[in-house]
Amino acid sequence: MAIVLAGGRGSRLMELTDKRAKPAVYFGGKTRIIDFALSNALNSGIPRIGVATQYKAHSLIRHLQHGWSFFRPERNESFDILPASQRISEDNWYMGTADAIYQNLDIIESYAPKYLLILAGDHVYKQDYGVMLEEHSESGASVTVGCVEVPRMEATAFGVMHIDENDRIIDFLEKPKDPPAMPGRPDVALASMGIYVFETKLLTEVLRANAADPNSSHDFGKDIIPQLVAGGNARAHHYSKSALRSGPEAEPYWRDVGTIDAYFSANIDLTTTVPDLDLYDREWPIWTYSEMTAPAKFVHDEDGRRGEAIASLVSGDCIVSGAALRHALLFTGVHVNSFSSIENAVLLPRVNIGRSVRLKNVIVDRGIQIPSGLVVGEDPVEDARRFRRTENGICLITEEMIAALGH
Ligand code: ADQ
Ligand code: ADP
Repeated sequence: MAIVLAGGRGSRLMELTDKRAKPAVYFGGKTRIIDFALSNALNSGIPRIGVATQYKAHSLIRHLQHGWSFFRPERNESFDILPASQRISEDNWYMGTADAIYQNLDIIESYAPKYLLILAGDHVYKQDYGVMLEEHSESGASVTVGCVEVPRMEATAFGVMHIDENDRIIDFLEKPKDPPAMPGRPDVALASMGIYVFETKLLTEVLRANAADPNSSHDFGKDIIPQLVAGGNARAHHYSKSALRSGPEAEPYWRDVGTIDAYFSANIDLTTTVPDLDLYDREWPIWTYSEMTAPAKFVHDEDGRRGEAIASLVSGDCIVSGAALRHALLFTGVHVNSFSSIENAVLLPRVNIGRSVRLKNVIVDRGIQIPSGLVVGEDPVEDARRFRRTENGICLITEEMIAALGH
């Protein structure tokens, strides 16, 4: 059984997570971030999946109910949405990630799975969990932690580990200020992906003991994993062994799209000719809820100006009329009108762009009407005054910001 932890806010995504949890944030033209972990679990053949939700779960739960409802109890499959519902104590939401599992132990035990795979709902990657599960069952480790090599300076956001030559974890530091490097590789650190395999019986015992400890923060990264590492039998699984690559030469792809800049570039990367993340692989599809849509359409305007897109991803129900797109990623139902030019842009579902608009280096939130004549990406001071502009010059545009323009 796999449980996806999907309760986190993801506050570094700023206004993108004002209304929705990070796992519910749209990614890649048709999907939401959580679809990657769920699809990996489904494609890996894991029959039982649970999703623990907490922060702003409405749109996430709606997505899961619409899109992830094809599990069949008669085939021993199940899909459970597990909101923080104060099932154990009256006044507690999930305190930490370990508590989110603890509070659902009765549901988990009712299925009696031998192994439990704990997943984070907020990363973009393609992984065969079967390889990691097999390693775990063969090694007899107390826990197997998925790990990935990241630039050392980025590792401050992760759990960082030291391993021995047999992949035993000898040290684990949660979010270190000065992350230790891998031996002989000063610029690289070995980071926890926040995914874990346990034998259910052992995890149950550990979580029950942890729940009784008033000084614990009831978190996997802060409490449970360091405790098991101290016990001497925790192992690391290298993502490179189970990653699905876009080609024989390709790097394994894993992203924590936790900031506006990281989110923007991971989406825009998909507009390159051969991205490291392959969304077109029929052997490992990313499942999602998808609306019925008409085909995307490109038309001339009345003056014969072409509607065209190059190096762009365009979803169903989109209409591009007499406008030019370059390195743009259009989710379902985006309309772009005449005399507009769009470059390096992530346009979430149902965005409507008026006439003579110029947008560059932007993310536009769902359902927004961009008024005719708006120009973004040419005047940094103006942009920062009106929108959420990052240090790298990416602007996030939300409904409230457009309303404040007073059009
Ligand atoms: P973080 O990502 O900072 O570090 P956290 O904020 O706990 O850890 O989020 C982990 C996952 O759990 C996310 O998918 C989040 O949505 C979810 N979540 C958070 N709080 C929750 C709650 N109360 N109920 C349900 N779900 C919740 C962790 C590890 C690090 C590791 C990184 C990898 O602690 O060691 O390196 O993940 O990103
Ligand atoms: P997301 O963009 O993440 O799907 P939405 O824009 O759909 O989020 O929803 C934003 C807010 O609007 C949510 O809090 C949700 O409650 C509300 N909302 C949008 N569409 C619907 C709907 N069809 N039914 C109920 N509430 C909705």
